Amino acid sequence: MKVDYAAKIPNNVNLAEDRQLTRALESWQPKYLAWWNQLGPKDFANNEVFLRTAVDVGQEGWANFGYVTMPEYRWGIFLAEPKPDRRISFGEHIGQPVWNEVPGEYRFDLRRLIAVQGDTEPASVEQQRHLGKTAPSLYDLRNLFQVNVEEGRHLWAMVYLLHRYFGKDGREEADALLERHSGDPDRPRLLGAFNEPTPDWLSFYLFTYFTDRDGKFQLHALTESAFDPLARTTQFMLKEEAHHMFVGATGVARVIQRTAELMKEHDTDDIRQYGGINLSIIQKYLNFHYSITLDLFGGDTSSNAANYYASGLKGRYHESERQDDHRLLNSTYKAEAVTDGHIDSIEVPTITALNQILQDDFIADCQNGVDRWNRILSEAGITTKLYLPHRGFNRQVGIFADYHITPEGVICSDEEWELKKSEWLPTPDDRSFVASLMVPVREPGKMASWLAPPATGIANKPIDYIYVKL
Ligand code: BYC
Ligand code: FE
Ligand code: FE
Repeated sequence: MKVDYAAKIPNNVNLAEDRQLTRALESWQPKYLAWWNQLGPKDFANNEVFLRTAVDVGQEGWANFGYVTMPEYRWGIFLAEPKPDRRISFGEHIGQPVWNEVPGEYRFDLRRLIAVQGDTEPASVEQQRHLGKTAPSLYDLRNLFQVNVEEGRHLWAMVYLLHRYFGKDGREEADALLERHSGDPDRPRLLGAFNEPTPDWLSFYLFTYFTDRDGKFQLHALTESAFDPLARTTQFMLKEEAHHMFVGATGVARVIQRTAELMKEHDTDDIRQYGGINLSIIQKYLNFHYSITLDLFGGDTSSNAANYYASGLKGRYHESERQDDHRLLNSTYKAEAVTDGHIDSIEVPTITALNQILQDDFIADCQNGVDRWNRILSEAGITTKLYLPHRGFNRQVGIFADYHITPEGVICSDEEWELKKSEWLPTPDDRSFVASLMVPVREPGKMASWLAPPATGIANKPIDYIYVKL
């Protein structure tokens, strides 16, 4: 599993031994770079950024830090080490050896799962491409670019699987990943949340907190896959993913910290005139990003999800640690449902409720961060609390999509929704106020008015390190 770092495409999959695959990937590479130059981070192509680059897959020391311009980033193909004698841990093939090739009967479904995963990665880069212009500090500018290059690498991870295991179909699918674009009316990205703009940094932090966290849970479910190359590639992706969620969790925390300081200093909830973001606006942004991210889990009951599970393609979060039969043929689950105009629960076969079950795990994980944010508020003596709205709030996908549901979880009429939605979701005024705060700060160590500094710098560097050479 040694990493060939001298190759045109760094990799630990012995690419050099497969001439045909190498040629195919080397002919995709310029298309990727053209896409990056056209739809990746706007400007900054010639600036050196203090980035980490994956160079190994081991427990320790898998990344190097150093200055590099983004187009020169070494995007590579890295799979976690294979586990000797790994066995399928769920579904109808439980106990059998994992697959190193794609079984014919699962070719379509696997390609689809990989294409959906792959589609989100460049989508997020496209969504974030204008943020460099308004970065609130050099530290944040660097973190944005770190997230962007790693999402680019995640695209490479999926493209490798498509090229290596799916022949001509896979190569076409890989090309299509560069042809659909976020928000494109003709060829949009596959999933809803990836067609929404990420216009400002508050949105960026909430996106990386919530939407990258969907990535965490989906990737975890894929690390359980019987298709071992998918399991191994997603395992390695999760190492990078942790930083993206860190950027979100600490980014939101720093906004809240600054808001709390300004509220104290001026003894008011409305701190807009002092260059801060009101808690009520933060809550509305949170409601928006959380609800559109919940849509990414798909239908609450889904025969697709049941098939993926039965076939061994996609497991549950921490599948192997769960204490049950890992087949779920005789098990039921109390799923949320809407009956007679109110929210209730009904018993459904567990295997059909796997999207909702993954979502349950996601929600619990989200709550941890909200609790930490609330501690910042209570330590500052502020009694207002942030909260996750009800899972049915503002949904476009799943059982709640046909209803208007308040953040408290009450079904409401169209009239009430229209009347109240400006209290629950960002209004054009909220968005333009937040946009008005987005002035770039480029002096090392300095932060925008609405944001507290981070607790520490990156890779033991000070906060005022020159993270991007402008
Ligand atoms: N928007 O059976 P259903 C990340 C479609 S994020 C539009 O209910 P299923 C990242 C669905 O495709 C992680 N369409 O759902 C984060 C299906 O269409 P077909 C991304 C949607 O299939 C930040 C139909 O509705 N990875 O990595 O069980 C930055 C019925 O679907 C949506 C994955 O998602 C939607 N929201 O579940 C960068 C993992 N939802 O087939 C990166 C791979 C559903 O009837 N994907 N539809 O034409 C999957 O596991 C599944 O495809 C989904 C959907 C969980 C997304
Ligand atoms: Fe990713
Ligand atoms: Fe990510």
